[in-house]
Amino acid sequence: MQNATLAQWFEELADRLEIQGANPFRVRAYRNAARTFADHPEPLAEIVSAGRSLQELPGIGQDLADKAATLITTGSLPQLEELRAQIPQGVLDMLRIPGLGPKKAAVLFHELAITSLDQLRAAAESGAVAGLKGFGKKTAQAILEGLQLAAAAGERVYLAEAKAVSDEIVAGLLTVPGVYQAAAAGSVRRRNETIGDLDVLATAADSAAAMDFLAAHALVEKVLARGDTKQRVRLKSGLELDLRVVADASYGAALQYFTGSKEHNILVRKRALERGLKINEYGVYRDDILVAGHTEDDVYAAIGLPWIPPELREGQREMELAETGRLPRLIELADIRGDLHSHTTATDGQATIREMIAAAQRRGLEYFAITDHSKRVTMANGLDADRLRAHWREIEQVRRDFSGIEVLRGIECDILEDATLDLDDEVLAEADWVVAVLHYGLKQPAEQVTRRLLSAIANPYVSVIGHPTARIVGKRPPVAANMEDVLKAAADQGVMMEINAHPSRLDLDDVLAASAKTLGIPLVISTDAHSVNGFDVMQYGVYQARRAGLEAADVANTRPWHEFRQLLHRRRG
Ligand code: DGT
Ligand code: CA
Ligand code: CA
Repeated sequence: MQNATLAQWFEELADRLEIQGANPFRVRAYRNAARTFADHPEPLAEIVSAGRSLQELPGIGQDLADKAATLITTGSLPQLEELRAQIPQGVLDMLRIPGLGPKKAAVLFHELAITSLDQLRAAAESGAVAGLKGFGKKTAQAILEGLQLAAAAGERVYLAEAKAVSDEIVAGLLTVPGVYQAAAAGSVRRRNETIGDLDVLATAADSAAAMDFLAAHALVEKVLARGDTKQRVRLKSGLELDLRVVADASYGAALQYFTGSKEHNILVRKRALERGLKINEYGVYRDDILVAGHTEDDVYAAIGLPWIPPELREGQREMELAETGRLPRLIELADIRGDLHSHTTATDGQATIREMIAAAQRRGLEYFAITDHSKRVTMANGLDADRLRAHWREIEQVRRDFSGIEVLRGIECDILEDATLDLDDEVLAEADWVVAVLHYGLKQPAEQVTRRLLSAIANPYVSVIGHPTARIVGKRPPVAANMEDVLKAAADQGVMMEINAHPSRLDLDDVLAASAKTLGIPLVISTDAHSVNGFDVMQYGVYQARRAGLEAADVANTRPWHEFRQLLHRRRG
């Protein structure tokens, strides 16, 4: 079991306890534990199997340690099962509605007996929600809007969560005697932002062994269907998974077929037909004779194409690029040399300057920027000019203790509602790196929010626009700005654009990142790390960049430090 899975279960415990009205301190303890587990660098399952106690983790007492160990070893916990029986899943689903926390969900459940999102919509429309104490018309309206957003996102989960589970199951399958190959297919392999269900493919001497293994897996709640070659299961998280077990000779054809997308497969099939070939999940056939299927390379070669990276298989321009030999050499995680957005305990980060530098160095970064919040973000204890200068002095002190890594004194500076910046030019001029961002006034009309981005871009001290559209995947729409104008201005002024790698942001998205590339704007992929483990999300930014067709040369933080440093300050004249 991965640490992230255990952390999710503790979050679920906390959510359910909070809905139940448990003591807030107790709820807090579960949430803190979830964070501690998620951030712990060593696999917790190994600590437990080595006979060590989880009490060695900070803030984990005997009770939490015992519960975590039970979950790790058995995949379940009586307390969790009990809570699951008491609180219907539909009540927990309400927590996905923006603005609806456990307290409000509890009131809706207890006062109006609402146990599904459909019932919630009906109650919000009928005025029953507005009539509840502490709710009112405004809240009811916000709930209706939130329901709409959640419906658009469906039951989909973030790639990060889905991929962790998929990787764990694939790794498990590979240990089953008689299983030869196993891999993720579907939208996980294409690295989509959100995932509807998991698709896993295997080849095996004995398909029953693979299916039995899955049926008994700690993450699996229930087998929904089982045939000779296909099994569908529901995981305890609610996510569903399709396992297909095929013959070795069909592995490539099946991997190609089940990786999709549907749109890409339609183009593949059409191309096969044009060449007198038939293609399906078992192979490529000419006059019913198998001509390819063992590997994906063979399958694409049979239709006269080079292998196409899964991230590009969306039925957009990939066939044309493949046909003309112009497929990009997509950027890889290993190309990344720097990280240019991170936080420390000076604002809302969880690790000190020293801990963050050490962690960045352990990950082999050549350079990284500490960019704590500016004062407008009071909730995060944002920095005013005086505190920022003191913070930078501290960074200067601490960085002397490290060699082989460049530490930039940065700032994540808010672009205020009136289009001015949260800190004066005089202060920004002292920074090594300025990330300008929108955090407030995100619902402003297009004209104003565009004006804000343009004026930040015009400021000579701004290095990059961070999470430029401020969207939250599946939860908050992008700002209404005219991004075409914004990107053109950035290209003119030499301001970079961020691909924020956090799985809930991925902002710029693939389409806008591709536009930025076309305009020649250097992109930076940054983690926005708030803890030492926050650096782990870099991969999701790289996946998004790959979906945008970016090569290493399109991304500024693939450059070695001596090249990257030349990009700093060149706008200041
Ligand atoms: P998801 O699960 O909504 O995130 O997206 P996918 O792409 O994983 O979709 P899914 O799980 O329904 O199917 C996995 C792949 O299997 C899909 O990408 C292509 C292939 N596939 C499934 N059904 C069909 C179909 O009816 N026609 C074709 N051509 N391919 C299909
Ligand atoms: Ca799928
Ligand atoms: Ca599926």
